[in-house]
Amino acid sequence: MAQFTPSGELDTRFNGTGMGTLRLGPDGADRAQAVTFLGPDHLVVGGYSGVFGFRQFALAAYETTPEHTACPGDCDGDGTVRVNDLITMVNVALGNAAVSACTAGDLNQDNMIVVAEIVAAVNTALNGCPAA
Ligand SMILES: [Ca+2]
Ligand SMILES: [Ca+2]
Repeated sequence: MAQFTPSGELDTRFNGTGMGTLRLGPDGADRAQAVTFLGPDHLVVGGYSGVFGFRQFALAAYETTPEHTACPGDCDGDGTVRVNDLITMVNVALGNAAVSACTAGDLNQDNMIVVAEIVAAVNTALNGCPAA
């Protein structure tokens, strides 16, 4: 499994390297057949695992690093908060844009951006993104 950034690079917020390999059973015949998110931070993989020649149901879960903790207010994901990010957040707060335009600014993930979250983004703009 791998997670990529919007620009197509491996996203190291996922499993530290951007990639993860599962090996569940002793036969080395694991197969993932379904993947889904359970909320923004948890990825679940379902499939089967070979155990002494028999297929056994298998589930595995990954905890991912949520985007909003990487850089609060970095709407466009370029690693810094600039005026364009803040304008996007204001537009979301005013109802002129969907929150999907800036998931990194919705710190409490309630699908709204409020003044406190904009203030947090201004602080990120002034002080820089937290170290990964
Ligand atoms: Ca940005
Ligand atoms: Ca919010």
